[in-house]
Amino acid sequence: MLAIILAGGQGSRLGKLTKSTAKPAIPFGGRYRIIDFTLSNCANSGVDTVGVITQYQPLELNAHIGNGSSWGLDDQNGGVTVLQPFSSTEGEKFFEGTAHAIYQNIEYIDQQNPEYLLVLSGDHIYKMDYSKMLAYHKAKKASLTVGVISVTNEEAKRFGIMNTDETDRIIEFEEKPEHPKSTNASMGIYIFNWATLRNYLTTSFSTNKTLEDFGKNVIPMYLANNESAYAYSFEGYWRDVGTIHSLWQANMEFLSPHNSLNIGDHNWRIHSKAQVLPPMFLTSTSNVNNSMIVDSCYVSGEVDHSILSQRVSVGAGSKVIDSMLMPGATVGKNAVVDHALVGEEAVIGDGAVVKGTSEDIAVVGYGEVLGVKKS
Ligand code: ADQ
Ligand code: ADP
Repeated sequence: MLAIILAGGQGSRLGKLTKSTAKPAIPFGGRYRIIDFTLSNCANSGVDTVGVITQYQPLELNAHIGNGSSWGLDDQNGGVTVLQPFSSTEGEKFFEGTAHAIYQNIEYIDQQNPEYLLVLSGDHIYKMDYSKMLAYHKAKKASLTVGVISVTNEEAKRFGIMNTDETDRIIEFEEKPEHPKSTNASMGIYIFNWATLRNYLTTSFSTNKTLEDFGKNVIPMYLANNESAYAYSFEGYWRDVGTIHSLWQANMEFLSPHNSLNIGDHNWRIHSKAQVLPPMFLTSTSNVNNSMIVDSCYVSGEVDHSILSQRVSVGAGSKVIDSMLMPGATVGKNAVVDHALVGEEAVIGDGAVVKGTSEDIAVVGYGEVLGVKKS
């Protein structure tokens, strides 16, 4: 089974945070980037050949993934391949949709000659054993298996929603329906029999190009053609962090000692790019509670229920509450950062106030400078 991670989305709903970074490369949980969870899942599931399809702002993602050695995916016979964006003769035209992106990389996939293609998304926080899903796919003699999870009523609108029969066969699928009929959500995780999918894609793209997206087009077409499509229920922690609020919330959940993600599990390690940085330093005026502070941070102020990523500093008299600060962010003196996501290398000047609420999270963009007087 070959895994393809779709890591090209713009993540437009993350606004200022994805201006110069693809969503999968966004820092998460102090020490990680979002894609680390999916890459680690591949390595831990024994899926040792992984293609990462990039598109929007691929540089940071490229630098982060490197040769895949941080995840133990740098084997001679497998490993991670970062697939670069294509541009067509019509100019700088990117992949149009997720299925189109797979189609454009058919040559790479054929080289690997997989029987099964595991299609993953680079913007989910979860731990999942894909080998169990493959065993299910084989047992069902399925043509397609979709990972599903139960979500709340309000969330259902932003997912693909499906109905199944008593054997878990998918009988109905609607992509992001306005009025969801169930709360059975697609996780955007698919196992396809490659020969079958390949056939559909090549036929579509050589004729009427009807298969742009998996959710919008491919799954509905599989159902229309009576392909055996099954739902594989996943029970465990899984979050789509595609919105500001869900990204903030997942970071806050990450702080909880009761988080079912269980990051300390030695049997399912989450790896990230290895980097040795100096230790953090907490001064005598610092006051840190319920927080994660990682390498190379400097804290002189107060930090409560927050995550400080590498190289973050918080000056004396400042308060950081219910927030996530990404690598290299600087908070000056006597500033307030409350219910906020602060982008990499952002600068929050002395006395500045960044204050959101639990409904409306404040965002400081990558490299944004707030409240610093020009001299
Ligand atoms: P979305 O995540 O909204 O819904 P989409 O925008 O197609 O679907 O993105 C899927 C993944 O592919 C994302 O990781 C995105 O970054 C990436 N991506 C998008 N376009 C790409 C391209 N051209 N090249 C490379 N990567 C690309 C999907 C399903 C829903 C399901 C949710 C679960 O369509 O049915 O419920 O995922 O999160
Ligand atoms: P959101 O989560 O905000 O919906 P996604 O990451 O899912 O954002 O991407 C939204 C859409 O934008 C996807 O359909 C993706 O294909 C498209 N897209 C992303 N980057 C580009 C790009 N550079 N050029 C054209 N379309 C893009």
